[in-house]
Amino acid sequence: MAPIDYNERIPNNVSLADDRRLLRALEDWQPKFLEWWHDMGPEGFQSKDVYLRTAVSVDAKGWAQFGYVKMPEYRWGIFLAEPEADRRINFGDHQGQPAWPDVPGEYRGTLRRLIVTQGDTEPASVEQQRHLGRTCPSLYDLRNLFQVNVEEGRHLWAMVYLLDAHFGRDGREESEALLQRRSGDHDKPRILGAFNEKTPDWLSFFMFCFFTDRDGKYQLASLAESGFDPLSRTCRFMLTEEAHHMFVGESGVGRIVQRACELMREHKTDDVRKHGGIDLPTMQKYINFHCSVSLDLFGSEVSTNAANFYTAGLKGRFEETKKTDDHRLKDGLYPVIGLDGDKIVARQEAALVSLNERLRDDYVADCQRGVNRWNEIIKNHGIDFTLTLPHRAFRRAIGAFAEVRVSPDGRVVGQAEWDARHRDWLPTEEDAAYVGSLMKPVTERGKMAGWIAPPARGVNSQAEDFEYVRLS
Ligand code: BYC
Repeated sequence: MAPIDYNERIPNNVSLADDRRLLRALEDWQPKFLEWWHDMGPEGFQSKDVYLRTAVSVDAKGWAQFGYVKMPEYRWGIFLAEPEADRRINFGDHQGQPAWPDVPGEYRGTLRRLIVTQGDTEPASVEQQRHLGRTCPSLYDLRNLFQVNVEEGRHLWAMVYLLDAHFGRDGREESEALLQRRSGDHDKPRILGAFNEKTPDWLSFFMFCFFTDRDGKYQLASLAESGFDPLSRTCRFMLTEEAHHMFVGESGVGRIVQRACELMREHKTDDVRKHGGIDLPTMQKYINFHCSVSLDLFGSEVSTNAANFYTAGLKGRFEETKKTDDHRLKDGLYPVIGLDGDKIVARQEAALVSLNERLRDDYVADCQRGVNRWNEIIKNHGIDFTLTLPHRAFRRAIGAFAEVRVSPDGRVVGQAEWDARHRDWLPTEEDAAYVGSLMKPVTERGKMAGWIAPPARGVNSQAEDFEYVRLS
């Protein structure tokens, strides 16, 4: 078990004190991070006490410590999972060689790019969510939002550590740039599409945590397989934090579904808007939007980038070591969907260039399991409605379907049908305005907004009326 040293100015389990150059670089970055947090972090709550968890060690039981913290005083730091003795590179051209403790010169540019892309998403999501505190449905949810936010901040620290420790001056410049880009900014946007979208309301937040954080799970799991050992170790610890974010998303959407069903039964109507709920067809539209945006995050179906990352041993597949093939994929094939005239067909492509699609397959299957659990809630209320994932070609901006109009059920449609139907498929301005109209803060202990059901249990088994955030 690796203890985390909280006596240091930058808590860490990487013996930072022994590396003066790195320590200086990170101590130089720390006030810039805090300035960014102050300007772009949760608006209006910086001086409040929030009931947050802090990691005390990096093993699975390391999340034992809960207590009140003001967010700017959260102990952001550098936590890597324990090293594995004699760890080997498990795939690609370097298969069987010892994992690299340092960056191999030939892969320096590629690795830096991967780490920067990962790192960029973390502050982006904090920026996207910074206004949500003002409209929280409960203190429980407010606290969960802030927990997610501080952990995304820590994920940024994780990537900055790698950049500063392993990429010299270039790395330090990238660390600065991570604090300078802004989500949605016209001139200096965040790198990936989904991280420039708005998260204007809590339904969008929960959807984001379900769909977009889940991309984080699959990308981090692939990077955790990396032959570059420090990246692997840091991603392994980040995955323990990511799990909570997906829980917030799945349970948040599930509670909204639950409330919609309760209102439908109580008032014997499908029109729960009249009663202050969010109706299931609107939920479906939000699923369509957030799922399609997140599917883009896997990149093109056929990608030489992905093939190169793999062959070089930098980014593996999800659960690489559990797979029983040759882990080189030079000869294999993999089914990938593409367009044939106006039909969507599966083709066999070389396995190596199909890795993005393969990861997307793992992701879609995982999303479907979550949607099934939401459908269970609906079924348990005896209601005949099924939420579905949109077809993966629907509303894509990246890859083979970027220029193609496809319906959520997977038909290639003409512009006329798209124009006539897209309001049935995606949230309209009216839908957004309705959801926005529900976003009134509820901050009394134990109280919950009318459009969402209470959680099944409190954080760290706290009572229903626990004061998760001290507002006075
Ligand atoms: N938006 O061969 P292609 C998370 C670019 S989320 C904009 O199609 P590739 C989190 C691509 O960069 C996880 N650009 O794809 C969640 C490339 O540009 P260049 C984030 C895009 O390279 C919630 C070009 O298109 N982590 O942690 O195989 C809250 C052609 O690339 C997009 C990672 O993504 C897009 N959606 O794969 C907080 C892991 N998609 O090089 C946090 C690191 C592609 O031609 N990143 N492009 O200029 C990667 O592994 C890869 O960069 C990608 C793309 C999977 C994103």
